Amino acid sequence: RPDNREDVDLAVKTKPRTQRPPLYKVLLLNDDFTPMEFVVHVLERLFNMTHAQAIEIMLTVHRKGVAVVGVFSHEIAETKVAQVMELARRQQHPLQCTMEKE
Ligand code: TYC
Repeated sequence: RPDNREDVDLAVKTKPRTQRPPLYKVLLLNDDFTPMEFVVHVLERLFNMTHAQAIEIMLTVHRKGVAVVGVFSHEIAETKVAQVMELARRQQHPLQCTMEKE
């Protein structure tokens, strides 16, 4: 258009959006063999939960099969998953931990 109305429309309607980094849920999976106390220990140690919170989340995983244990940036989530898997491996427990984009 001769008066550049389209540019005006765009300038008015385009609101600046804040860039937020994508977040990742860290998931703990149930299995039949990992001792409950070990899972509670992992949750206290790596996810800064109180003993009561750790028991609650462990029981949720035990009953429902899976639970979110934290939400982090990609790098922190990867580190948490690796730390859980390493603790489990060292004790020869089959505990599984994964991450997924929120
Ligand atoms: N199901 C396990 C048991 O009965 C306990 C358990 C809880 C294992 C949570 C893994 O992520 C888990 N000993």
